[in-house]
Amino acid sequence: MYGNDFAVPDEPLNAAETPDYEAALAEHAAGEMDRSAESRASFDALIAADQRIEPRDDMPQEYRDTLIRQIAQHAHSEIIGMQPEGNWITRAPSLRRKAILMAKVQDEAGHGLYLYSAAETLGMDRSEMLDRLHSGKQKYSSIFNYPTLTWADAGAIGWLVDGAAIMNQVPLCRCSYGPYGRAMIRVCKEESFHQRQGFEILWALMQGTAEQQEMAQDAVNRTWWPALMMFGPPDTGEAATQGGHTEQSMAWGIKRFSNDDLRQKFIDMTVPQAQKLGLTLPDPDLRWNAERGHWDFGPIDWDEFWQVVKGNGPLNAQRIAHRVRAHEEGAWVREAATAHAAKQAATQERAA
Ligand code: BYC
Repeated sequence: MYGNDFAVPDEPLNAAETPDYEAALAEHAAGEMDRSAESRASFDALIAADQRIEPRDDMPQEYRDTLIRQIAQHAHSEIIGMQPEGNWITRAPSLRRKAILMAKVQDEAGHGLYLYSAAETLGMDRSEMLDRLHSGKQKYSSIFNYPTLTWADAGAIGWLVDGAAIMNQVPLCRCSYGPYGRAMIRVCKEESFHQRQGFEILWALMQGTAEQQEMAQDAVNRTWWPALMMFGPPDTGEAATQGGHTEQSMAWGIKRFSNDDLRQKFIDMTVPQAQKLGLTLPDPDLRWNAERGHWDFGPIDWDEFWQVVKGNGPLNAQRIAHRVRAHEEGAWVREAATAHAAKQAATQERAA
């Protein structure tokens, strides 16, 4: 049983099934991301022509720094993001659910690894990025600082958190920095499956007992607003960030849409899905605005967002402590892998 069994099959369930993603795939297939561009022109000309910047191209330090900041933050989000759902692997309600959830969490680890590799092409070592995560100098997404209290949270994360993540990541497939854009193509394919599995968990609960339906509704009530915050601070108004990165990142072709535009697209796509599931989104101001052709929605609590970003969310301290402990406990694996690589290299040298 998959999402298609209860959603209209030719209607996109997520952004990876929309023409935007198809366009990014076509762009890659047409070879517009190949390295031949690098010798052709300067950075500005490449950006103006919407070509890709590759690791050996000259690039302004600010462009490099912005990408390291964003890609490292993205990689850290994937790695820390394993914790909330990992919490449910041992308690998933059936063997099938357990196998699916394990595969999903493992996918997130893979995403983190591609992204660390993409960031390393910009000149920062993975161990340094991890040190910066552990010491709070680099961030990860606010969403992963909330607890997963019931099994329904696994559904709400897949449906809403992975759903928001794909909405943000499909345009990143067209990011001006080649290694990041290429990593995103595969990540989006996997996230698309993740979103469907979350939808399906909630669907199953909504066909169940009144208690199961309440559990699904409660998880959605708790996840909805933090999922909207994932897109980052608003573009305008009092809560807009002074000196936010959007304008510059859009000029460089790193971001293709503003935070508010992506948030609106996500809401527009998600409301009809909630209706199909029979779930209520916890926003009394949510209503269709025919004039705008979009769903209007209520105010987001940006104070809560900044508290979480600054480290004061419900689980920030626990998430980092758990990550640091896992890193320390994994030291012997890194040492063994390094010793094995040195041995292999010595053998190859002798053979040569
Ligand atoms: N949380 O000018 P802005 C996943 C910060 S994981 C924390 O808009 P930018 C998954 C921002 O860093 C996928 N901080 O910034 C895994 C900046 O502060 P700094 C996660 C946030 O970079 C497991 C300040 O606010 N996705 O899918 O232009 C299980 C001003 O913001 C957040 C990504 O990482 C936030 N939510 O735009 C399930 C996507 N939002 O750095 C699922 C890649 C903003 O100046 N990242 N800030 O101190 C991006 O697309 C962009 O970085 C953002 C922010 C849209 C998030």
